[in-house]
Amino acid sequence: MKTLLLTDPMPAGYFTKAIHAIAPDVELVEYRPDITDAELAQAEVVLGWRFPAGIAGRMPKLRWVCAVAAGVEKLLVPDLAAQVPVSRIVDTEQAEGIAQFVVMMALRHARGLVGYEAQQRERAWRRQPVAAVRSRVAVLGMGTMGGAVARLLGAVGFEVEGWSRSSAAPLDTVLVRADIVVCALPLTAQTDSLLDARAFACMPRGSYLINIARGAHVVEPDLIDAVTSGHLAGAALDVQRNEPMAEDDPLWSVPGITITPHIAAQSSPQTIAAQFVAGLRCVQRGEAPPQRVDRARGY
Ligand code: OXD
Repeated sequence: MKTLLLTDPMPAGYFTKAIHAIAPDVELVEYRPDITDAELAQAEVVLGWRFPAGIAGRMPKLRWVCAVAAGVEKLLVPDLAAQVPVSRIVDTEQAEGIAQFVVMMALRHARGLVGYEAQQRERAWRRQPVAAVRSRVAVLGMGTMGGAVARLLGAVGFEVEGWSRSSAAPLDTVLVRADIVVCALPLTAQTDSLLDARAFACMPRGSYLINIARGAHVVEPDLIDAVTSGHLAGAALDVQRNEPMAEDDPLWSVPGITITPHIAAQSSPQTIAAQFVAGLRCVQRGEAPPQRVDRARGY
């Protein structure tokens, strides 16, 4: 059973090495832009991050797609046959890494570090009133990532309210009482562009956004307006709509917006290889693969 590796922008070689270290019999084909129809026709499994345009429709024998990530939206392309199951990685260590990143950014904002960094640039030794953190944080999305984020924020003193699309409370009622909003939602047709001018207007003046989910949750021009007008204090964006960001992307230069290049946390090739090989063995035995996403819901 041949597996096509579509891991770009991560070089496929990392995955080949990690998979062959534990399962040397697994047949792997690394994607190249000039891959032939014959090679695609033989592949029954995909391990990947995204489908290059037109590839899924050229794989008539495809039986399983396994994402190298928790988010699978780049694999749910229209030309992927409806019966093909899609699985994702479930990695508690990655969730912990994400939670640590969120707590770091939430504390940086709530403890006023941004202001002290600015003071240092001016060589100004000035003290401001300080208090232990009690800010209210709304965590949007309470899956593996959001749950870990909420627990760690609570452990350092934040008052946390979780929200997901199935919550009884409408989003606006959660946003209006949040000093900090953390986006940990899956990206679906319903959550695409959820954080727009309306949502930012609901958030209190001086509040802060942290996005560790997907760039497309945020309408970036609306966020830039909300921050430059002073309504929001700022944002920490580990993910952006266009990754990698172009040099002339306007987000780079907005005071108050901190950009990191999708590094909040990543599953290691070894973790991915272990989960992939376990799933592949199920598929080879004719069983349903584990950790499947609901393709209709998108997560
Ligand atoms: C993921 C990610 O979805 O790395 O796992 O963003």
